[in-house]
Amino acid sequence: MKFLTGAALLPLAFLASTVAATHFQVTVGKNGQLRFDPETIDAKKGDKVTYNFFARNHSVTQSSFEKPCMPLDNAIFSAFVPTDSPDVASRTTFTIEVKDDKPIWIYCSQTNGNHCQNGMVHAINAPKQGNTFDAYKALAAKSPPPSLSPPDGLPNGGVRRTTVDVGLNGTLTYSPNNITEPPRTIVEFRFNPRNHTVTQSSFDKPCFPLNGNVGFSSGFIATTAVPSVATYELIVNDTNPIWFYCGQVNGNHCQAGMVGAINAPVVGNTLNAFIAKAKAAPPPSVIPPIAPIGGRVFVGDLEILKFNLNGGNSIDADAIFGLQVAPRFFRPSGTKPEIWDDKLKPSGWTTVYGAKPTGTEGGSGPYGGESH
Ligand SMILES: [Cu+2]
Repeated sequence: MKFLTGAALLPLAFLASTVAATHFQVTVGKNGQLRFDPETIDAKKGDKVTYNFFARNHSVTQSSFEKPCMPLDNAIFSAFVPTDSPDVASRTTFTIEVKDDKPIWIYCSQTNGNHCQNGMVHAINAPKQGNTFDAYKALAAKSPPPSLSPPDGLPNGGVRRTTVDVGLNGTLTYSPNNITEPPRTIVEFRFNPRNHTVTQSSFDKPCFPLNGNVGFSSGFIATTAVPSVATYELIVNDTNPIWFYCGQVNGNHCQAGMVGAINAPVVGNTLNAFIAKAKAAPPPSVIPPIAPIGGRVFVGDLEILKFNLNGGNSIDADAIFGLQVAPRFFRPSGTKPEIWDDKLKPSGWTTVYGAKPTGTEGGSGPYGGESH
């Protein structure tokens, strides 16, 4: 039986606006070069540009044409992305959406090596005459160092995102398990086969949810698919350490070391100290009774708003019937899954009821061709 494709649930207007857009990919510092590639892009309103970072420690920072190595007020800024490999991109990316056809001038604000002055600049919709990209690059070369970054040092004007593999190749791991990211970064957990969770604990009590279930929890997300299209997204809100674990009791994943941290201290309450506490924690682990909380679960193009009509904390990501779903990116930002009810449903918000729909043949969505 063919599964209903995710795309079939999207309103037509939504489809039309996404089909027309182009998504550009730009490398930042690949192969050790102080260079954005491509250096220039001609983009339309609604197009997206994703920056992929390579070794050393680069940034995407917006300037004016006249002052190439200085940030605009409220500049687009990726924040710095430290990474080791010259040819394998960091898991952390930065994506901006082009709002109009005006030029966007970009530089790398790394002062160690004066990247901007050494030609690490980039432009979207640079004029072909007058204030050209070459003229911008020439101004950058003459700019007095040091370059500056936006004063708060936080990502702005785009989406900074990093990824974590959950249970990769059947292992009881989060990889990486030691994430360092600034506030506003989206951390995307990608679920692999078995039935794992990403649940927040305190440092002192791994394998148990924060008191009052006030932390985040993905819930149990079972899948057999590789690669899985099931993800859980969190936003880093501050610089405090964030501790998390897998609450699967079958095999005691937490006690087996399936734990991780965002912004763990390097001394004192370190990730290694947390792992040692997890290994000593008394089974069974517990997770909050409702999911998702504190973050967002997606299965392909659908956001899973509730795990079933009455709540609950586990889903089979391969067979999402009975769940309340909406097209990805549909929900107004800032709203939380637990406050959603039927009165708040925008059009296009759907419950996939128990009877399995007989989908059409083929389908290009993430479920296309998959049988259940
Ligand atoms: Cu697990």
